[in-house]
Amino acid sequence: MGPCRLAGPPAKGVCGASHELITAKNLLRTLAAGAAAHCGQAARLGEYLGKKLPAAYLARKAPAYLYRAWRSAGLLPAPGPSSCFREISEAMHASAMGVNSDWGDLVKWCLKMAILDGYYGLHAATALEDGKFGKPEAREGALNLACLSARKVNIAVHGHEPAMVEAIAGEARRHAGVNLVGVCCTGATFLSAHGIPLAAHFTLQEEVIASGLVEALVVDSQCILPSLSDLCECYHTRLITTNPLARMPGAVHLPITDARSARRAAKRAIELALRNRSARKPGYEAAFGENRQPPARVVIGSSEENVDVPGIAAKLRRGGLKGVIAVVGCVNPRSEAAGWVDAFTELSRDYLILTTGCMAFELGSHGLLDGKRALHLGSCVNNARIADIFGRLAELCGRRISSMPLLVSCPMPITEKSAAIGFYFAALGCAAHFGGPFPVAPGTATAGALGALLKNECGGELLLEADPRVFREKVAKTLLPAFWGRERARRGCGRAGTGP
Ligand code: XCC
Repeated sequence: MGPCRLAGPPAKGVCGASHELITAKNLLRTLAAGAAAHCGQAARLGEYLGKKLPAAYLARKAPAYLYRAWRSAGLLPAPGPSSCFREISEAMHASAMGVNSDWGDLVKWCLKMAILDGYYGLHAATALEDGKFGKPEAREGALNLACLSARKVNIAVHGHEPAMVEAIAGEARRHAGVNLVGVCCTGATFLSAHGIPLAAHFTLQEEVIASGLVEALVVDSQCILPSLSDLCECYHTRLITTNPLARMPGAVHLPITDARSARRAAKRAIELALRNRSARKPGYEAAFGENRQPPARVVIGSSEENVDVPGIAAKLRRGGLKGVIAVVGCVNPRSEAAGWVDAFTELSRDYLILTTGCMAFELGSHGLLDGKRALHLGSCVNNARIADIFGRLAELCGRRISSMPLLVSCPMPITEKSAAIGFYFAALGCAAHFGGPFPVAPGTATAGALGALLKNECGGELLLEADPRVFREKVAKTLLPAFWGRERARRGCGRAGTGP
């Protein structure tokens, strides 16, 4: 028996599990993994800083009407950030073979994981990060592989954890010959906090090494391709791991657990890179010079504090802006990015775009991050900033989030984390879009039950659409105008505000 697969009829597996049960279990496991990554990131940062968030964190942070709606629908996780790991473990247990076979109940668990991800993952990590390192400031920056330097010692830092970012950014200032660049979400943090260029997103990470110019690649956790170990063998790049959970074959391991070990790791990484400069093979500098395109210039560092939220609310009310679209999550080599970039470029004429993660890089590479049409809000945990902006916009318009033209789009998801982010926004009452590969197949009973639960209890909506042109038309013609037109009063939802 097993593993559970959906291979058409018969409608049930030999154990008696229906298609609905298998899809609900798989989705729950996906969301639990996404929540574990974000909550783990927040918990590690909390340990690193010696800080704890209050037990009533979710209750204080969530809009009051939603908190009540989630509570009465049985979607609320147990209180207190430290309870999240118990909840994630329970979700894994419930979805293990032969435990919970009521797929309707498992669908509720899915939303519980998404809500938990939002508060004990995204918001918690962002609050801790801001508390220690401060809010980002809007500034100009550069991105793409052209940010590497043929003249200097290149160190690329890849992953998600701000501890390494801060330590190595501080240490690198003492070495004029070092060129520091970021990759993926670490790159987004580097860029918004320090103006350090962002060399690559997820699908370009191998090319950073294949440039032949990178003396050291320092990684922490999440979205780090296992192939980097092999690739570093083929080039002169020293691979350095820093998260005790995320070791890689052939890497120098410099675990970071506190500020002291972070400083030590940063110093050692720079030392290793400087020593490795002589191993750079001839020819790569010349090839780089010949093929180099100028870096894309971008505006980054937007936050819930420096974005003109009252101005956006006023434009929405007057009709000068048709809505706000958050473009989040991964870029997927199995999807064609150009169609999505075209769709968002087109939509940016009438809608403001807020963006994070690898999609922000993609939009920036195509000139959209000009500080007007699209605003860069940071890394994936910084989607909490977008959630705050959405909540504030709703308050200023005297509406619920579910009556606002607010959409979150994750057009090319790869990781479990992007699924958790999308469903968190759907639980807030937004329209949430996923492109392919979908976290749950459209047209299935499970997708229908999730959609109904979101609509009835949270006011949210799920849009599963892999074609960028169809997506653009649906959004512009029906989806967002319908949200704007919704009535204020809705079952389970009262007036906007914070606190239970
Ligand atoms: Fe990873 Fe955060 Fe996805 Fe990019 S967007 S592939 S999750 S780096 Ni976060």
